[in-house]
Amino acid sequence: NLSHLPRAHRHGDDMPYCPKTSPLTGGPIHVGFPSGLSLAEVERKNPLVVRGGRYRPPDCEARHRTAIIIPHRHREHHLKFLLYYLHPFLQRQQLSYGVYIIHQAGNYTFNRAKLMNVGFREAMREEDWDCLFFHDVDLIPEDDRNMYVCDSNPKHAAVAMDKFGYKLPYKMYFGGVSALTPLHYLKMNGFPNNYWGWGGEDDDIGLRVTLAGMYITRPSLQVGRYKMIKHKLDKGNDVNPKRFNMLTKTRHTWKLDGMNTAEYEIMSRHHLPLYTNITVHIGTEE
Ligand code: BGN
Repeated sequence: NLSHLPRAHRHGDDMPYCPKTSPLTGGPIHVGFPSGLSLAEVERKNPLVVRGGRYRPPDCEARHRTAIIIPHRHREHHLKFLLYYLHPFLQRQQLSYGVYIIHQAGNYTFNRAKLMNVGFREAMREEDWDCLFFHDVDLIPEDDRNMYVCDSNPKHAAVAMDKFGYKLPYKMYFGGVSALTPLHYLKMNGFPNNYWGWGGEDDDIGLRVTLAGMYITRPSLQVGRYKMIKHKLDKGNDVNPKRFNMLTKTRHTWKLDGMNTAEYEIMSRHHLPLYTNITVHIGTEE
């Protein structure tokens, strides 16, 4: 019997579903980068976020359960700003959500797509999420109507980034932020494990969508706007010279390499106040 708890903590059968359209969302968001911001300040501003970076609306049952998967290494500065904007943004959308940071251990070349495979499996192990947002750490959504929920087909959300003049850079672009259900993800055998360094892995993922018999959906250019936090090319993420060649082979390789072959070793899993931090050894290129 939970009746001694305040209503907001119960989440029993008596909670009504949240409205189909949240009354809390607005339109465009002004994104700036306040100096002197600290994670403690972000925590203070998000009192309803609990251990592991989880949240559920206090007075209605969420209609959607979204996990945010963020591959990361040496970008603490970006992470802080992303969390500062993302937590209130997801709360205004009345989602039940969790934030996962997938941190690549060691200094070997970065592998964004393989870290996403890790994030998918480790997040689904914890909870039955119905949508996963695969999210770059340096992209901040600039419009409240960009709903972090899944579509009937894989969705590319980052369609209008400031660095591309708020336009899609090319028709098949699938980079930055994308949203898939667990079924979409498994149908395309997840993401490739063998793109080490910058570039091409997002194109491979986009190809997988089509090869698996699905198509890409997108929000409008007004809604799918993102601001990129400026940065230099990182150490340990050199441009991948093999990407052109690899992309010509995706239609032969996508079933052989992906979620079904992702091997890794979890070093640690911490349920921190604003996110779940998973540090993982993903090996090196053969
Ligand atoms: C493309 C990259 C993407 C990158 C976008 C935007 C390649 C493969 C060569 C055909 N693709 O050119 O990975 O996200 O630019 O920067 O390099």
